[in-house]
Amino acid sequence: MPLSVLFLSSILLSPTVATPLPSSARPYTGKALVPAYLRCEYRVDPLGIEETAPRLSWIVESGERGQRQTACRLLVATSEELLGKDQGDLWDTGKVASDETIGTPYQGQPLVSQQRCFWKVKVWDKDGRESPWSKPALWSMGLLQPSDWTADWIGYDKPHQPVVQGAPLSAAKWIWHAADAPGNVPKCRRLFYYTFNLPDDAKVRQAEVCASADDGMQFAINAHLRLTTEARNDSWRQPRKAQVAAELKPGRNELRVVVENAEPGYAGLIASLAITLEDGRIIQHSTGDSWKATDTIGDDWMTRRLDVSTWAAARVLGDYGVQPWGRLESAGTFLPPATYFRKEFRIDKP
Ligand SMILES: [Ca+2]
Repeated sequence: MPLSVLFLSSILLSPTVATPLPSSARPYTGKALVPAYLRCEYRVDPLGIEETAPRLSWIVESGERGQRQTACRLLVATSEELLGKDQGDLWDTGKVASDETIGTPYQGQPLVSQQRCFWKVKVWDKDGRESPWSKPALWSMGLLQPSDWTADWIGYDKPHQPVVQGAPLSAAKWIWHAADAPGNVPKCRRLFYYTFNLPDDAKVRQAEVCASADDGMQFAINAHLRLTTEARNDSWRQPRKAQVAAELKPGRNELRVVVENAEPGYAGLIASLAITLEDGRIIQHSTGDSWKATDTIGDDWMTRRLDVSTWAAARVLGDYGVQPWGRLESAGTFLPPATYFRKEFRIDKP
């Protein structure tokens, strides 16, 4: 009989063949019926099955016209060895009268996450002749419960909690434009000014500015805008910090800050600049009565030449910690350096 006819007869015996036969599946040329092409959830040897009653399928092959399966027996074992000894410690159906070859649901021992299941099947033909066992097949279970996922996200592994620390503002004072009534400041913008000298031989190793404003600010150092907060309620609760060593220079330096009060009520500015020189000297400048303020901001407030001789000194509203602002917490987002993801492992078996 030509091979093509044999092949057709085996197809007809299976109710559905949705998946094409693999090239290794050769039509059987003997007389009796034999099972082949074992599939779990319609795939060959699948891994990571999440269905707790996965469906098992096979085809039957025969060299005889009109052959059909009348019974079958499924074995499912936890190891290849047990399956080789015909011991289905997970499931042994025994001989079951059935012509079904597609989608028999697993009904053996409950399956657990990552379990490996080895299985095979034998069938009986229309004349009650028993086939040999099929070649063994396998499937593995996936992670069935959310709690089985024990991996942690990597790449942002420290710290899990945001770093919360007191803001370095203890030497600073809250200040505001002297002409405004404290606690009853209109919705407005004010410009603050401060100048200081660094030694001519100063080499700045590190400099950090920390500032907060009620309600929003634009903080410039030597005409470089280094801090910005939105003018909205409570934005002062979290002081902002910036590294500003590159903006400083020997000799005269200027700080200019525009603060916007978003609603009538309290308004204020508090800031501190800590400078560490290469020779170890530490220089600190903070908001206080040596700052000046104006209600006439004008154009180019960051860069234009200012004549501050007529400006009034800023009003000191209180030390850091005074109400209504109290103590502030600086919750910085710490981004560790980019990590090279790498993990070595050995595979002991092929
Ligand atoms: Ca305010």
